[in-house]
Amino acid sequence: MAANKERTFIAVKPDGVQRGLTGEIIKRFEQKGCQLVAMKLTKASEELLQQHYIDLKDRPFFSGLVQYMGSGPVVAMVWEGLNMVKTGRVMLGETNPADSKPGTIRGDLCIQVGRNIIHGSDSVESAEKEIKLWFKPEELVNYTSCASDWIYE
Ligand code: IDP
Ligand code: MG
Repeated sequence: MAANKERTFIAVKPDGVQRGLTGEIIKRFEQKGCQLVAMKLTKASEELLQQHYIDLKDRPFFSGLVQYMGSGPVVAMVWEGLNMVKTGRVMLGETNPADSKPGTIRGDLCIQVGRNIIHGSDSVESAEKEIKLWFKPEELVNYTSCASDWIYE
């Protein structure tokens, strides 16, 4: 895979969707120069969410987290670019919005850790797992962006 073709899974969580922040979040990824590969509005099943957050299953907030994530639609997306997983995490900010710097999505747009409006994969391996969990292969769209030659040297 070419270096600028790394993919990450990003989801606007139910609070982000209900608060009308989907457009603002998509705008930030578009303006950065990331390429949209897949996107859908979906209400996740409990089974999918338990799989998605399997690493956190023993944490005290796990059941509340699954309930929150299933409480409304989420906007699930795949974004592609150079070091896209790391870049996505930097754009999100810290898990707790209180620790997130201004300029980051969580730093600018939310207040509490349990309502932190957005998910982003934390490693290339998690991204691959999460993309498979949320999307069918045919939902991932391969195309060349006319802007890519102006984003990458
Ligand atoms: P991340 O979303 O920044 O990767 P994780 O540690 O993977 O953070 O936690 C997943 C999600 O679980 C967080 O985004 C947040 O929604 C929720 N969460 C994490 N820690 C807490 C907590 O202490 N209380 C309530 N919810 C939490
Ligand atoms: Mg995580």
